[in-house]
Amino acid sequence: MGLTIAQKIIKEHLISGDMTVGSEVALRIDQTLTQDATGTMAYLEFETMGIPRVRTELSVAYIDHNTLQSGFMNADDHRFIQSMAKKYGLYFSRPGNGICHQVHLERFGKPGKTLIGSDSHTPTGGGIGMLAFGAGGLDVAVAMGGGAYYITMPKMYKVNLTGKLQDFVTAKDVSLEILRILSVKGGVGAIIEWGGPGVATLSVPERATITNMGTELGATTSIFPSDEVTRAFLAAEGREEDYVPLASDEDAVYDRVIDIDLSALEPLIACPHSPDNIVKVSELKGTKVDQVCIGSCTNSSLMDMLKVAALLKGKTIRPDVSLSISPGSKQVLAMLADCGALSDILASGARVLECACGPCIGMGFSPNSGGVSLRTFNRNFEGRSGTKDGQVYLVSPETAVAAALTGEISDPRLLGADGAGMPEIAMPDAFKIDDSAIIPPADIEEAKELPILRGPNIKAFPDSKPQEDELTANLTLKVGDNITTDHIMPAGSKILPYRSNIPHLSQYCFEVCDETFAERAKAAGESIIVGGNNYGQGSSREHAALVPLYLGVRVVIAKSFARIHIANLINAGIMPLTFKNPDDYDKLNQDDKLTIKNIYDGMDSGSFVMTSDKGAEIQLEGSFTDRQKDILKSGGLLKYVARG
Ligand code: MIC
Ligand code: SF4
Repeated sequence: MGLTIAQKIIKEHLISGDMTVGSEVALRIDQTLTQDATGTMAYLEFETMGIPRVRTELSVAYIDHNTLQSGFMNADDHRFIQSMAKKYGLYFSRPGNGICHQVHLERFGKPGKTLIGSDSHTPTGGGIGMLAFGAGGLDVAVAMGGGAYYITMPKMYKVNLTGKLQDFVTAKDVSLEILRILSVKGGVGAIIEWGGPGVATLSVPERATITNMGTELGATTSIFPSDEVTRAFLAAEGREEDYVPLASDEDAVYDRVIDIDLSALEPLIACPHSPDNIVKVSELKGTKVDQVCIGSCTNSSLMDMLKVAALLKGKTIRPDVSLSISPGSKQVLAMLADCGALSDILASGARVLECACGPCIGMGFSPNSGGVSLRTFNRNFEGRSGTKDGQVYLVSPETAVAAALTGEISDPRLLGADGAGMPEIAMPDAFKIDDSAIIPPADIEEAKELPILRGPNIKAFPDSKPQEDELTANLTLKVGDNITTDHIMPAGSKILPYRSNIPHLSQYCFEVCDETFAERAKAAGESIIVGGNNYGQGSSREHAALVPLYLGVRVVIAKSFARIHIANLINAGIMPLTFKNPDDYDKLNQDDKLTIKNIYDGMDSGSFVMTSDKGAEIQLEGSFTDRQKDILKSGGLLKYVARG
């Protein structure tokens, strides 16, 4: 039987396990990346492992999230990460050099290699044919130390692309179309492989827009073939030697095949507050827009920005609309400046922001009260923009420009109404290569003497407890379906600087759902959380597990979990269980006192019985590998690794 692209890469990197869907496989990891909001914790974890130098082919530490620096916290964390990188053998991408996924694609991504990153959008690398996964910081720390990365062997989905995108219809619309078809949980347990004749019509940055948003499907990852388009991109980045061709076998078997005819797509838009809340742009025509943001790891490539500049050229944005543009990298910004496109953007009235995540993670540029904000980003979860009642819509750069110029949601095809069509933008033969903001590590001898620079914002980890055979604890919070990590542990400019300070962060846990949760959980000592379907979707932030751990959460029971979050819970030593009968969710209420006995037997059989002080008896399930059982019984992955 033939293999898919992902299966081929998994086979080449398989350390243990068999490749049957649903069983655990351990993979050798070639490359790792971190960003600063998750990186400080990941490097603290790496440090406790006592390994003198990273053991990957390449590891890079990026600074791109926490670049606001209002106060000493971020600058302290940046210095810490920089000193760790220099000493332990990592490349360090300075603040201002760009968003991790964009820079990684430009300068480091290699087809056929495995990559894990402490950021859920690491699958962006699939645009260049990498098998790239988002992971918790602890999993990245282990991989940096040469350890395996464990995943559940996914199913294989294929999206078969035919045709060619029409003018003003973009790769972003392809991402939104697949979200419309599959929903935010439709990719759970699957790798999405993009194939078919339409693939050749898409550039690497367009492919990366699509694999980037595969994260919003809940997919394990997404990947494109590596072909002549990939070779041309690598050659333009001065890295043609990194090219290897990759294709699935003719007789590869997929669990599901979805057909998308690119020629038939129309501009789409995701409405508040979920990336799968999709309608056609034309259906919302006339809705007044207050703010437009162009950028993020989804849509900040040179090609995106050149198109935006060409559409803005000679025009002025509406006085009642505020437009921000954040180029994805220093390379993109420098090339925009060199060719004059930056002047066209500035002349239109746009505000040009730093090459960083910025508004995407609520780092400034929050919309006005109840304001409608059209963003080229990948997430529009409630409150994420920093304005609680902000109405965030996700769109392509073309649709974003149309809104900035008209002041309302408008079909971008009107921009070509004079018959001019979309300005022809060709991929450059050579990108401007300047790696001066990427600092290489010290050599091994010099590294030994180097200090690690630590600021007062860095606090100790929460202590975890081994899972015992019996637990009695209060249900301190019951939440519904699709709870995101932004609900569990919000980000934004006020909170994000404290990612290395769990005690401080803890006061904001679940703030969006229930402002009194943190206090209640602390008072309860040990507690249990109950959730609905797809609990923990979104970010890879392990803080969404470490903070509940700090607050005494021992078990989370949900109808189903998102992939990275369930791994983070186990790594933190919190036991994730699911309902055998999802209707039992209704039998539980906040403040119930719950007891689970014979937990060790349950771990072996996969079945648990929980009783409540109100008389309910509920069957629960949890299927754990021997490794996961040991992690839980040790009190989390760090303690498990330390035990050896
Ligand atoms: C996000 O887009 O939510 C983030 C911020 O990049 C996160 C990482 C984090 O929480 O630090 C992600 O996607 O993993
Ligand atoms: Fe940064 Fe936004 Fe991308 Fe997350 S989704 S890495 S915050 S740009």
